[in-house]
Amino acid sequence: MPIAAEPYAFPFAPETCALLLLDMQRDFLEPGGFGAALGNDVSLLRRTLAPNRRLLDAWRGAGLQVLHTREGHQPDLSDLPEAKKTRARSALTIGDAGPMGRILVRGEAGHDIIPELYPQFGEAVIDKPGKGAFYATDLHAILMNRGVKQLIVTGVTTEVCVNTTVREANDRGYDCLVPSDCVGSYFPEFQEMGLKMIKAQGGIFGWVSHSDKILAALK
Ligand code: C5J
Repeated sequence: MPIAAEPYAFPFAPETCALLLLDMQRDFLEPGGFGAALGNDVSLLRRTLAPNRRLLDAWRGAGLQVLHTREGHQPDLSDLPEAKKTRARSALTIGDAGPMGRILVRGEAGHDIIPELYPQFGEAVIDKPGKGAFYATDLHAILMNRGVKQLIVTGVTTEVCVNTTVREANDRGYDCLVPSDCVGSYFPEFQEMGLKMIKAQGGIFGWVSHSDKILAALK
């Protein structure tokens, strides 16, 4: 069941394909969250909500597998490398009190997934301390145990956690398809280049398509 994609059709096998939503967390997406507090325009990320919602509804309706991730750290920050804390420092940094609790700390309001895409019972939620969803998590084991070989990867942000995770997945043998309307960046140029990097050189890390094409295949 091929899905129209670039650089060529994605060989969709629904029974072994999972939808992986990356870091659709309140702190990245909500006005008044961490991202907004740093001066970012969250509308650039929020445009992914409606297409993700449509895709998630159709995916759940088809009875296919769904997984979610959340980027964040233990409250004592014991899993936060010094390099991650000291780099990417702005007015606020990881562990500081932010508009919706401590920034990127597990259990805080801003760390939670936005209500629009909230996980349902039975959908795995992977807490990840890094940008890639495979680093220091059970994701690979869960996917192998569930017989998953392909991933539809959505979420934020395109050039950071989406790109890192697609590259990690590719190295572990997963075929990844990224619907361009379901991933977002605070930086339009990174959105464009992040997608180009995935599909370049004959699909060096994966495929890029649009959620409409996946919805058509699900019908
Ligand atoms: C994600 C980030 N999720 N940009 N994190 O992309 O720091």
